[in-house]
Amino acid sequence: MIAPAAFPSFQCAYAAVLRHVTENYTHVNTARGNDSHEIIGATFRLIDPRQRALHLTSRPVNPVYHHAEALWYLGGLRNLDLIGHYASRRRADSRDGTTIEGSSYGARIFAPRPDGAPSAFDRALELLRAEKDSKRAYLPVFEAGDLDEIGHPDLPCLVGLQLLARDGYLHMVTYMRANDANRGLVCDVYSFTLIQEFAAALLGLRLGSYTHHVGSMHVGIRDLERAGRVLAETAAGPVAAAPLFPAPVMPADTSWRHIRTVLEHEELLRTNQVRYTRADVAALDLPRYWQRVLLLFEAHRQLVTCPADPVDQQVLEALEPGARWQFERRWPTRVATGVIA
Ligand code: 5HM
Repeated sequence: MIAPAAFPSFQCAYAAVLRHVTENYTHVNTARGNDSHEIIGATFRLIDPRQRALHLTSRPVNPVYHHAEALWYLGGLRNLDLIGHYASRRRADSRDGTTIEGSSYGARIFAPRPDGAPSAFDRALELLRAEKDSKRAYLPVFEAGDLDEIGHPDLPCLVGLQLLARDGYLHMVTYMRANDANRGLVCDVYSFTLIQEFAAALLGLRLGSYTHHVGSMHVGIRDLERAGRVLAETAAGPVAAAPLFPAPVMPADTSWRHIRTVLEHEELLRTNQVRYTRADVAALDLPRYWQRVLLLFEAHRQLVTCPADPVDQQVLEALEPGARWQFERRWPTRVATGVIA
């Protein structure tokens, strides 16, 4: 029995997974036309799951989408309105153009069950409050019925999440049937560790480790060149080891009220019913951490509604510094000239 490789940040784990799969793949997989290099069975551990963000010039990520996806899950949502707005590619996962059936993990974890019983998440937290050492706080996602239709356009890749409270810390273990190391993995780890941090806040526990187990870990052949650029950047120096920015800490008193408030304002911004300045957001009854998340949605609103203009510099300056770095690299042409540090 070997303990999983542990990493100080997701950036380090990501580079190690990409290197492992691209150098040591054992299969060339062609399922559903997605040709990939594949490893069967992959596991890693993050010692500090708050270090969830990538800051790589070779792999610009979308910090707005990261938060949109996590909030879409927390909202227990199945419909495309929110998630499809921030990533139109998600519309391809939908059969009816309105809902996402399989990868709407939040609907399976956070929404009340069809018979009106509390959500799996609420039940798991109840269990951990009653018996903190429990090994039963498992949040199932993949169901037997998911296999009923061969060729289903969207089966969950997430099998389930497990919460383990030990010695005052909340640990999480993720089980996935499949993970695209250069695509899905980046968003999945971001969302799942954010959910872990939220669960720790609700339980009054400190944030423990995050362990990620995957059945099929693969890199698409079309992505090998991009993966190579990431490997070149992370091999070059301390960028893979030392985070460029301190990870923001979710306030320990974060509650469902905060999540609901953020979701309400996100919808107002997404539907362009409001336009927020930095001062407007500062006046909202939300901790700074969540105000900064809302400012990302305001910045995105400006991207969509004023496509010819740079995003308001005051809004950019008020973003969480790591998210600002990502935003400016993702949309360099929408930042006032010469501003990118
Ligand atoms: O044919 P299959 O359903 O396995 O294809 C789904 C692809 O999306 C796989 O490459 C899987 O690894 C990736 N994926 C991911 O990495 C998909 C989802 C959505 O469920 C995800 N992570 N969260």
